[in-house]
Amino acid sequence: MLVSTLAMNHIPAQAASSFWMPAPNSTFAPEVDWLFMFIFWLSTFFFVLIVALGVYFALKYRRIGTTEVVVPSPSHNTALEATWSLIPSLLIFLIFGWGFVGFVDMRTPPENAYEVQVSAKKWGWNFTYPGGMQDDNLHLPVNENVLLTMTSDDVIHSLFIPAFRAKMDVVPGRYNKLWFHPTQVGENNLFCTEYCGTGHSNMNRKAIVYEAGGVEKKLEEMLVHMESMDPVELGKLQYIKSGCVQCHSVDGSKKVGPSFLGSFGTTRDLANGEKCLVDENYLRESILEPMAKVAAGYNPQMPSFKGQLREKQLEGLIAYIKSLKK
Ligand code: HEC
Ligand SMILES: [Cu+2]
Repeated sequence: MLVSTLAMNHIPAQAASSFWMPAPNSTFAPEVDWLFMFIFWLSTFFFVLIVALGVYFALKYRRIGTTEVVVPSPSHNTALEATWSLIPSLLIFLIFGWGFVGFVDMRTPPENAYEVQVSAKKWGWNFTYPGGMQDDNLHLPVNENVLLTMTSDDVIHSLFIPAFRAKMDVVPGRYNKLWFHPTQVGENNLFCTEYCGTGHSNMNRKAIVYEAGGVEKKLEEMLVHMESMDPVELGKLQYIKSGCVQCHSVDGSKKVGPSFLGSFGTTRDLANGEKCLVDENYLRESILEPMAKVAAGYNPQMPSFKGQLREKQLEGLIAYIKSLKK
């Protein structure tokens, strides 16, 4: 079980999702939903009106016999044409204005916000909180502005929290900002919504909103829990949370990278023709600087985990790999 899903059972129920929309759990939700519903019902109204008139006229003015004389119809009607041009134009300006106000609001982060650093990689999230604690789920305070500063280590990802109506690309080589204001305590789905490779669907996590002070308590709990864990257990957990599982098997099968099963203590052929003993030093270096020694027969695709793992987590991963004997 993941650390961050422990002790989450006492979270109160939140506003339900509707047939059309996920639960409205941020201040953006009412704005977005109103505009969506306005456009939806406006489109429905005109769809029904136009199709019904079309059918009605087709029946009413159909050719009944062969004796009818064709009368030329008027070539134009200024009042009618002005009406059908003006009303849609006004509606379009209304939709534009309404959408633009919302867009400017969403793209203008407020001054004082709870800031979380986001880094995405194939295939996982890493959220860094004030104070340095990190997790792969997003923990947030209720009724506060939240600002995410986001970047990617590899390809383009995109962070999407439907219940907040918040979505923004996460791009390598630049920082994108996304802000929102959660209004409900509870759990919300968080997705990567930019197809980023075979492990794309494994980037589903939770955005969990707490009462005031709850985030700090949760992060503290996670830290205490981590410190007290058996290194092998912690490593096993971290193997899943950090997404190593996407590229490394523990049953001997070859994935993107070599399997961890029985690798410790063996000799590894490197891409540069040298050989190297798989010991603690090699494991540590491989995790922090994957390019330093590349295993022969594999593409050097592994992202660096430098700065994203606590010493304790790194030791845990090494202990876990050591424990996987054939
Ligand atoms: C995107 C795929 C990918 C992810 C994610 C990934 N790795 Fe790797 N890893 C590789 C590849 C490919 C290699 C072999 C090439 C190289 O050495 O860089 C490798 C090599 C290694 C090696 C050297 C293994 C050996 O037997 O030579 C270790 C140790 C390692 N990875 C640990 C990890 C850990 C721990 C994680 C998670 C924190 C992780 N990797 C995440 C792709 C990945
Ligand atoms: Cu992604």
